[in-house]
Amino acid sequence: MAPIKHLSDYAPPAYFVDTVDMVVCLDDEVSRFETVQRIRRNPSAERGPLVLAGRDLELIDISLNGAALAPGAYQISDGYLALFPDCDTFELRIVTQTRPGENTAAFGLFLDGENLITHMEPEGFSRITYFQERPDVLARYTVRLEADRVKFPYLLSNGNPVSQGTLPDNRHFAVWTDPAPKPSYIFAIAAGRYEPVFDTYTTSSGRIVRIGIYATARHRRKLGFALGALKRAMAWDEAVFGFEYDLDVLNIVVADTHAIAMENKGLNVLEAALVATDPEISTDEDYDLVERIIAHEYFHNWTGNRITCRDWFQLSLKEGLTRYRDQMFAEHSGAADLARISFVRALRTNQFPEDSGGGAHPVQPQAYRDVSNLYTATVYDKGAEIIRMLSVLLGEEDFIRGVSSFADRFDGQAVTIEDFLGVLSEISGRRLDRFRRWYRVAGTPVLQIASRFDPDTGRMVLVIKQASQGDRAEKSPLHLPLRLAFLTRDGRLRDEGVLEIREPEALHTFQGFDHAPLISINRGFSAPVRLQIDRTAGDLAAIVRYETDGVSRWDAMQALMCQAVVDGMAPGGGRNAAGSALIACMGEVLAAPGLSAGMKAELLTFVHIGLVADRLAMIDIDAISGEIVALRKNFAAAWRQDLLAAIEACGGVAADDRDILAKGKRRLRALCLDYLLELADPTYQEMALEEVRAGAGMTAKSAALYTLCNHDCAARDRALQIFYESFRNEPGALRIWFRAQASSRLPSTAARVAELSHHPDFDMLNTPLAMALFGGFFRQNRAGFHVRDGAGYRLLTEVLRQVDQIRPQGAMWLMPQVMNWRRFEPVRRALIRQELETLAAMPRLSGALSEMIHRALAGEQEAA
Ligand code: B3K
Ligand code: ZN
Repeated sequence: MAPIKHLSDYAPPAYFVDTVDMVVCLDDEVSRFETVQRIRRNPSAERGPLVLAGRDLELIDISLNGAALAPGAYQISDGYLALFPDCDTFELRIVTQTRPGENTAAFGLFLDGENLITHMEPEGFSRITYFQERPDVLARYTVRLEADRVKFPYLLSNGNPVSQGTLPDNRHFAVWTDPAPKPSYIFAIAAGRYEPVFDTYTTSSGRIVRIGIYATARHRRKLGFALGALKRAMAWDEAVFGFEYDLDVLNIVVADTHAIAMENKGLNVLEAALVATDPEISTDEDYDLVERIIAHEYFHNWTGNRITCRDWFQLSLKEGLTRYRDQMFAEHSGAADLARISFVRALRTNQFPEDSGGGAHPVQPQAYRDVSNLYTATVYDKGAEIIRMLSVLLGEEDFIRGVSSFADRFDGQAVTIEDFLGVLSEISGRRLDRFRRWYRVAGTPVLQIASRFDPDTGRMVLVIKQASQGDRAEKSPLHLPLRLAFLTRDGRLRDEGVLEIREPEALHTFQGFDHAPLISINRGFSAPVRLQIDRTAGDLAAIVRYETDGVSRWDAMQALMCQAVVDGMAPGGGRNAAGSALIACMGEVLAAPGLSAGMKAELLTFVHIGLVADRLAMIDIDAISGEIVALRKNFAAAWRQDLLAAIEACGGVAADDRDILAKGKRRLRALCLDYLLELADPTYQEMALEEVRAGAGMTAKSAALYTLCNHDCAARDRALQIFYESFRNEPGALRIWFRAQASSRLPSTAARVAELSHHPDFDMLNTPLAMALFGGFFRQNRAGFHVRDGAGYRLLTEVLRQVDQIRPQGAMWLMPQVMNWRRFEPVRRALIRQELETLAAMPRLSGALSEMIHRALAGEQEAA
């Protein structure tokens, strides 16, 4: 196993690299890299060897200042090459060869269909040459690419194009140079037969940027939306942060068979699903995702590329910040409430469970074994929430000024989270020492809130206590903004504001109330915490009815749903008060005249099974799932006519109408149908089948397919068959077909997923497809995966065993649910433990997977 790396051991590099000049002869069989590094000893570091990382490389030649190094002059062992230069500045020339066609790791240089692409972050560069592979080694790169003209007509790398031309033997070359110093993890090459589309963008200072999207022929006519999204993102980043693009060209390469989104300088690489859109095939969610991811990778040009991370412990410096920036962009460009709700939902579904089980780690981990295991929901999404809190605490204006100043101050450097907070603190004049703890503690903080109203004085007192998970008194209190509002019982806003919470426990008094008000707390989800607050079902329903903040409204409905499920699970729960209040409240929302269809759909989407599980000390998935289905069914039975009316009212929307109203209607229509199917009535099953057959566009078709997959009925089989026959040649739609089946709550799902993994259209090496099937099942599906007989767990062991051999870092992606095995009831707990032990005993486990299994079994936060 690789040794553990600790943040506290950081030392600056012993050598700096000023320039890297490469000549690359590309070919799918053998590619050759001639790399010249101009190196300078770091005068403040201790004199020592130059240690370069290198993996799966064939070393052809190595020379220092023009003189070949004899084999005894350097050592190669265990992924490293060490040499002992006797001068302080020198030129190191290394020639290596790799075999891209055999590279299944998806790091370094590899094949994507017939084209060659690279992926480096975090440690892929050492798969093309020997290099000090750490983000604080920044160099200026010039790259000359040579290849066959027919097989690889386009030759791309980072930066600006310098020259190109033909060579003998039907070969050609292209030279690229990147003026800004950069870390090796954003280095990139792409070579292949593309059919690019081009556009231009003029920056605010008048620089004309030539934009190119390089995709294979099948995507040729599907790139317009992405081009528009990119230009919108470029304009937004200038307008809001003053971040102007800095190169003459900005290229995006589209990968067909790899799940990639990578911000390489001037040459982003993204999988097709994140770039190409097709009105027949793409869903509303697909369009939103394209817009956001295109923006995310672009935004990295400043937050990540111009200013990068000193080491991988600082990963959230670029990822948390850039994720927050892409969220801001989405909130500024559409319905802010709806966008924010989707982010909170994702955080609660993916990050909260990570934070409450064996995978918990701080946003800034203090140690790790395999760097790939750092790319987590915690680093990205909780990291983004931390940035959002800064924006609330400082005020958006100071926050934006702070981020811009940070960029000015550290342009061209590799820095730390400390550096970032330092600038924000300086700009705003605010102390952030206590806030800094957010980066260091694992686990979702809990706020216990008790309220007391005194009718004689008209005073409302809130006692707010910080506790971490497990009710342990929090020894190191956090600093956080808590937005709140008081509403009168008939729905008037009485007071609103932001409380700054800093102390372990504090009392807050509010005056002037005639009656006990409704409390809406953590409005807009201003802090990523769990609230423990006693609110009656009636109070929650009143907040749903009266709140003006959409996020709080939704949050109250989610809380009411959770309460109804939990109460229903209690012995004798049956039809409980919360359940009845919920169904009435949902009906009221469904019928409300003044609410948009989109907001109705958000409010009515039933709380995710994982969120209820996450609230319970011990998870009994059958009981939760049973109760959720029962409540959904009660709702459908009680509001059947209104559901049908809503379906009718939301029909007739053109599939290509991408207006927010049209999107809302599509969502609500699909959701209503989803509820009706709980009634196991063949009429509704036929309606869903008809939607799959002839629904208006893929949003409607795929939603109906997902719904039908949860029900064991003839319409389901028919729908799957029709969908498959219509779309088997469309990779995007085929992924829906696989994912819909993998997402089914039916107990037969494990067996079906196993069967589908042998389907002729399935290919485990096609990562987007593998993620649709395996990610849909192992990562996202709660009820189906945790089927009582353990079939889901056994299948996971089998799949992990295979994935780990081919693409080790992929395994971590499938693990989240089993990392929390200790939280399950005894039967599941024993079954999962057994599989984890089987895996642990397997020979030749990758470092990445063994670290995850070790953490799961240790049940400790090793990486913390
Ligand atoms: N920075 C990349 C992360 C890729 C890591 C994969 N091992 C994508 C992104 O966050 O923009
Ligand atoms: Zn990112």
